[in-house]
Amino acid sequence: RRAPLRARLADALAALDAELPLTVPVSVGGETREPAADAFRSTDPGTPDRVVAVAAEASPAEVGAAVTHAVEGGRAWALRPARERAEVLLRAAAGLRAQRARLAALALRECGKPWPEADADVCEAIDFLEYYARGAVALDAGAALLQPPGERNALRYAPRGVVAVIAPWNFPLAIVTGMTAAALATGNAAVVKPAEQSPACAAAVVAALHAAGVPPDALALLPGAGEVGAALVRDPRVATIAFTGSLAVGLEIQRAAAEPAPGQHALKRLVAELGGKNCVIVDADADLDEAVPAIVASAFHYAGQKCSAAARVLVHEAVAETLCQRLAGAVAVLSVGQPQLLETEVGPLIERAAQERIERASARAEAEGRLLVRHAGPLPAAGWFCAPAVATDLPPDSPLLRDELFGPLLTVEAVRDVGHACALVDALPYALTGALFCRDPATVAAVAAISPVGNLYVNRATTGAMVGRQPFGGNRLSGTGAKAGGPDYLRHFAEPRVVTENTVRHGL
Ligand code: TXE
Repeated sequence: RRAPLRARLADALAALDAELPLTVPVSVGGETREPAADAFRSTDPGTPDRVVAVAAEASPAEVGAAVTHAVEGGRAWALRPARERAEVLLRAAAGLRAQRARLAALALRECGKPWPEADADVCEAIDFLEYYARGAVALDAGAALLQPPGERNALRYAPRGVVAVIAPWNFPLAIVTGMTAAALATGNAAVVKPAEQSPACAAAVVAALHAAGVPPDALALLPGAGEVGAALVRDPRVATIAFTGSLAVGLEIQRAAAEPAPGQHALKRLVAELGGKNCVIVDADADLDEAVPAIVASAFHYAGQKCSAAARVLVHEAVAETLCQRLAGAVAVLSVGQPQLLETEVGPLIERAAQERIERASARAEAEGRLLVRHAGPLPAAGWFCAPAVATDLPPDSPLLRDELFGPLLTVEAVRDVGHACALVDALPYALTGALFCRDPATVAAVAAISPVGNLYVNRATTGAMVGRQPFGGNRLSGTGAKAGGPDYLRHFAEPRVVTENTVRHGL
């Protein structure tokens, strides 16, 4: 019998710790360059003295070389039948599954993800590989078109070429895997630029894909800072940019991608998943036993560092007082601590700058309004921990009610009714996730009909998108509307081509 998952995770963590620091090379065309003097480091957010990985930083020449390999060598990958490419990706999924505990330990150490969340990150990565592998085979079959006599029409989806995959740190396995798997499944070559905070997680994914049979030319790893991503975006031979990250960087990429470089002969396509300001509407008839734990989990687990995390509660004034009291009670007893402890619900923030940003936001909330509750601690002495807090009585024009904070700080406002709440949601430039707690089916239907968000959850937390069940992605300034883990996602990575044949005169 296999040991329970928890025990395997603990063993994997001990084994990983004995190996640290890992090294992450630049990997281009099957050649690797190990980190040297130019190396940068990822560290454990819970114990910042612990170096998790030492990574080589890709040079501009390596960025160019990676794209050259992708253009030239990637053609062979593009010509492989979709079914064969799918088999490779399914093998990679099996490879990740075989390392499930080790990868969860790595995400925990490199990003401070508490155990259950780190494990879910691995599982989501596996799900993406399997879902896109199967989806690409279905896409390859093309679509049904009308076939009048004398004419044969065929629609197929060809690869677009080189995909730049630029990933964030907060789902250090799932997101980089998802974008890369979509690119590869549809026959493109992928050049991966992981977040500087999580190079080792991305390197593990790339290694699993290479081991499963993705040709080295079709998949490169370019660790480094934002400039590496920017150089990749500027390369005229990059056809598609798959980016998940902040709005500010997404806009910068969109600007750069719009400017054609010498030698460019296709419009660059941007598939972007950006930030959010996710609102939870609580109506007067809501079941607060359901709403309170859902809001607290959504806003504070993983220290609020999910793009889908609840950020702003809009509660009907009739139940505002009660909800506030209950939220305060639930936040006060959250378990804040090191991510490897089984009881931990709120781990550290990713880095010092994030901790300082949230502390500044909390101070501003206190100055502009008041803190309904701040967790009394104690917080671990080392690490980028921040006390979870709920702010209220903020002025309507406060940036705290508009900007993404990406940390354990939730705001609450009383509203006159659900219509008032919807107007506030509609005034936001972001439209990623949202939730509605309400028992009246007519209200649910009315809100669902006008809600601009990409993912609306009814009587559920704003977080938790399962591949194939909740296609995920935002609208407005939250993204270009591609739905990761959904049936249409792969089309964004493919080029539709139609061939029409005259079958009369040629007797075809
Ligand atoms: O983003 P950053 P982070 C969002 C989340 C939050 C952000 C957190 O809401 O806003 O991601 O991730 C590289 N040209 N989502 O802090 O700073 C950078 O090196 C090219 C949304 O990592 O934007 C890193 O690899 N690249 C979501 C990547 O961009 C550049 C799910 C992201 O960095 C660059 C998860 C440049 N000029 C997180 N500058 C969703 N909607 O699904 C930096 N980079």
